[in-house]
Amino acid sequence: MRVIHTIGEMRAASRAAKARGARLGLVPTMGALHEGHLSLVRAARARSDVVAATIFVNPTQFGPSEDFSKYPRNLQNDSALLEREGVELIFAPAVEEMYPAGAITWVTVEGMSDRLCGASRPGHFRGVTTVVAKLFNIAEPDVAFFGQKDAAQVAIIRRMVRDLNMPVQIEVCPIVREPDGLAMSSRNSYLNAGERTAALTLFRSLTRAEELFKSGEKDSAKLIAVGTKEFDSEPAVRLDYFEIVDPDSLQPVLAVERPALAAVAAYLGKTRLIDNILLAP
Ligand code: PAJ
Repeated sequence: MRVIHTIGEMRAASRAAKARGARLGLVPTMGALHEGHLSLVRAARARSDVVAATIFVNPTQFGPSEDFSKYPRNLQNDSALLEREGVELIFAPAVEEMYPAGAITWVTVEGMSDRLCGASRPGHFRGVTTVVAKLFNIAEPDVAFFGQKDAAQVAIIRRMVRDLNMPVQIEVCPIVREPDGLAMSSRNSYLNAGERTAALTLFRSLTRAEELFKSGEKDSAKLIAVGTKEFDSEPAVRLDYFEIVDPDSLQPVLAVERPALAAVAAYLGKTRLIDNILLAP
């Protein structure tokens, strides 16, 4: 396994792999790896010949008062985990390598980047699409792996790839959860014991909406009401949004006649967590 810090070396390594006829799979991450990330690596391992993982805490997707500076960073531990999973290449550039002074070009998926998390995190998805486009240009993967945990991110990246004719296949892997249902996230490490217990409200709210949906209710307003109600009894959790949207366009749906995404975001203290579930008729 090689840990690479420069764009030139990363491009050379991935081109060398592809010149040997290997199918290159890319797993973009911000590090602080957990089983959710590793599930993407395993999928990549199964569906490509050479796996490259990127570890880059991308400053442009964090707002000015968000957790960029305190985001957990542990390259040594992450590298060990990735080596155990059979990853060949790790790309871990410095911020100055990815964003040389004077960079003024952005990739924005208009009309989607302000939906769901994009509404409360202005500029977030622009940062995500810009860095993912750069990673695709640098590594030139045949296939890239993303988690359903960030469902809006998946929809927006798919749309970017389609609209900009990027020659990469996007694969999406299911949400990996803790035994009690909490979606795994690098940000779960911020939670104290009380917040950790209260964090289950997100998954519980989705489960309640899903139960009502499975009992035959299709009206989004009623599904949202039952999901939102879970937060009333949890003063430690501040709901950001609970929405039911089309999984591709991220536009709200009035009734779940086709598969729809129930998506939730909430704050526990300063920690912002997200989760979602697919409601499929
Ligand atoms: P990060 O939060 O590190 O997540 C990297 C990838 O792991 C994403 O595709 C995310 O959806 C997936 N992932 C995280 N938790 C998961 C879980 N519990 N189950 C399944 N998959 C999970 O998402 C980002 O980084 C960044 O926005 C990035 C795409 C790297 C661009 O900077």
